[in-house]
Formats: sequence, C-alpha cells, structure tokens
Amino acid sequence: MALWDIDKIPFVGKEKGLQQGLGFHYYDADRVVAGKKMKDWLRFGVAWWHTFDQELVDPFGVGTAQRPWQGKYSDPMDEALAKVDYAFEFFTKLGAEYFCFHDRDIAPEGDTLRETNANLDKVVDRIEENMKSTGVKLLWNTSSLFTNPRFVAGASTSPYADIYAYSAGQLKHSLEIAKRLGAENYVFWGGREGYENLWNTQMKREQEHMARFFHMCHDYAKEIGLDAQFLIEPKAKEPTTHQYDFDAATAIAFLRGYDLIDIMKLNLEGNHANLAGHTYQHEIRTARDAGVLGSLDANQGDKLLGWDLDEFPTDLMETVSVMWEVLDEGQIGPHGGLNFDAKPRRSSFYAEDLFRSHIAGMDTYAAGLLVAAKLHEDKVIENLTADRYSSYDSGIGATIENGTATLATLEEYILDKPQSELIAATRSDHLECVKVTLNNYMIEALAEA
Ligand code: XLS
Ligand code: NI
Ligand code: NI
Repeated sequence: MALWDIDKIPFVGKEKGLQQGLGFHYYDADRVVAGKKMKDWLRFGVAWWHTFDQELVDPFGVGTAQRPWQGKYSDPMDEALAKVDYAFEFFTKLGAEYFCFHDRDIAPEGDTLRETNANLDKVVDRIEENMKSTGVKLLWNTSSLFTNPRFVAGASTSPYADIYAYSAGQLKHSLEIAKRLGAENYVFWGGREGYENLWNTQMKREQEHMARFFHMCHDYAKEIGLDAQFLIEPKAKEPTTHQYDFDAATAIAFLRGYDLIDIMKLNLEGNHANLAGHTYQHEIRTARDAGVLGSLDANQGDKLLGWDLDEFPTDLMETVSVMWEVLDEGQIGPHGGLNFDAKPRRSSFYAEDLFRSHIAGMDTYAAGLLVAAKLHEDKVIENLTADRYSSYDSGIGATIENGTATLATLEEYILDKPQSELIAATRSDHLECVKVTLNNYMIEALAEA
C-alpha cells in the first residue's frame, strides 16, 4: 500500500503548459545534455532533516507541517522506523537517487552514547534494507554536533574536554555508518564551531583542537577502510556570531594551515554564500580554483531577509551560474551532488508540498543546466574572457606569466608610454550587454528545450 497519497512524478515537458505542479517540465532524468545524462550532472539528494523532520516552525510560531506519519506512533522509535519507509517511497516517487542525513535526524537519543548508538543502529538496519530494495544511494551522512545542549559551546572546539570526547565517540560511530551504507562523501558542518564572543575565547587553541579532530577522523576512516570523500561545509554565522569555516577561502586557508588540504574538500551552500557576503558562484569558483570543489547544498536565501532560510532554489539566474561552473569543471566534484538543504515555506504546509518544492528545485536546476550547456556550446564566456586577458598571451604579458619579467624590465617597457596609450590599453566591459546576453540565452535555451 502506498504511504504517500501521490503518484510517481512524471516528466510532462511542455505538454501540460507552463504551470508548475506535480510534474517536471525540464528535468528529464535520462536526457543527454553536454555528453551526460541530466541525472548524472545533477545527482539530486533529499535532506532528511528538512523533509522528514522539519515541522515548519519559526521563532514566532509552532510547526504548521501536515505529515502522513503524524499522530500515528506513540513510541518515537516506531515513528523513526516508519519514517524510513516514508522516506524511501518519497525518493522513489520523486526520482531522487541520493539522500543525506545527520545521525540525530533518523533516531532518538538515549541517555548514554551507547544507548543512542543502539537506537541509531536499528534505524540504519532499516535504511540499509531500503537502499538495497530501491537502489537509492547515500550522497553523504554527517553528525549533529550542535543540537543537544551539551554542544552549547561547540563540539571539537568546546572548551570542555568531556564534550570533545563525546563528539569524537559520536563521530566514530557515524563513520562506521558511512562505511556500512557506502556513503560517497562525509560532511562536517561546524554548527557551533566558532564563537559568540572573542573575550572568552582562545581562538587558536580551539582551531587546533578542531584540526586535530579532523585528523583523528581521517585516521579512523583509513583504519576501517572508509573511502568517502571528507567535506567541510563553510558557513559565515548562525548559530554562532562567527563560524571558523566562514567561507570557502577561510576554510581553504584552514585546510592548508593544518595539513588537511589533501584529505578534505568543500560542500558549498547557496544561502551560506550569501551570509558570507558572496554569491554562490563566487564560492564555487573559489573552491574550483583551489581544486577542492566537493559537493553542493542546493538552496537559496532571500534578498530581504538576512538569515539561513534554506529556500528551495527557484532563482534561474543562480542555477545557471552554478551549472555553468559545474559544466566548466566537468562534474560537481569527484562524488558530488546537489543536496536540497531546503525546506518549503511555513505557508506551504501540505505533505504534497514536499514533492512540489523538490520538483521546483529540480526543474530550476535542470533548466539551469540547459541554459549553461548552451552558453558552453557557443563558448560565450570562454570567448569573452579569452579576449579580455589576451594581452598576456604574447609580448610583455607573456613575460609576466612565464616569470621572466622583473620590476626593472616592466619599468623599462612602460616608463615612457603616454597616458593616452595606457587608457587605450583598457577596454569597456559593456557589462550590461553581457548580463542581457545571459538573459537572452535563458529565454532561447528554454524555448528550444
Ligand atoms: C546548516 C547546514 C546543515 C548542513 C549539515 O546551516 O547547512 O544543514 O548542511 O549539517
Ligand atoms: Ni547545508
Ligand atoms: Ni545551511
């Protein structure tokens, strides 16, 4: 018997008009775009915490979410186990091939870590069975080292050694689960790894503890033969005032500084990019340039509200920019995917809205892929930037790039050039035309799709 009162989501293309509903207009899983199937470019994942745990609360109101399992189970373990079946039917009906979870999303805590692990293992058994029968895979799992009050002052950066030890024990079991379920990646989001106030914080000491923690995790992964790619997920603030993994550049500096750059890559999130004062594209480019693009948390923020709202991605320009970077890279990351770290708005409270919101996000990314592929095919951005930097391809520019130039050779070259020649060496970017070209490609690529 079906658990969700909904049919498998079909691809309807344009047959049913343009009104978005319970069908895909652009996401056609097996359609080949730029040499790969759409589903292989996008590798969509569903986030357990938002989709199956989130009750759509906000600071002023209780949850509005209506979910099919509500009120059916008095024992939280029974509910946790039942939710596994709901989850896998959801993935299958939606056509998402991956999922992601925190340890604490899937099972209730006991009093000791041992009891908590026992609860967890029972639910993991059920997940394992469902993975086998459906073929749905684990994009990544992670550990919630931020929800329980024990983590009030952080986990691996907690000033309290017992909490550090607890975090290590918790992580150990989480890595064992990753191994068991064949996780492609393992994510570390430093939920409370940062500070609320610098006056009571030994920042360097905390960061050394955090680095030590990552090394211990890596050592243990090696010991148990876990080959999931380790990923750090940067976020500027929230819940702490300052998070140590502020943005991609800060995380990269940390990884380099503590000899972690060869063992960890980045999981980047759209809304987190905005919290750091960046675009999503900026964060992705920064990671690409450093060779550490790992995976993506697909969501978006709101220009008018400055917090981590985790909206489903519906901004086409943004998904075009993300997919352009991905096409240029050739993949999201060695094992990366697009995990919907997103929740429907509090006013989208029906169970069905979980499907609708994922479909919206998947279609916006599929459309973004189509537009980016057309931009790539016509080499729009490649030609524009090749031309802009062409003065480095030969002459004085080439001597700068090949390392033969010195301050003296450059001085000699430039010393007597008049201002008029210097101004003539620069060109207008006519950026307005560039932006409208992107608009035109969106309109055209989607008209043809
Ligand atoms: C919170 C983070 C979190 C991570 C996983 O802002 O995005 O959901 O993705 O811990
Ligand atoms: Ni995230
Ligand atoms: Ni987030």
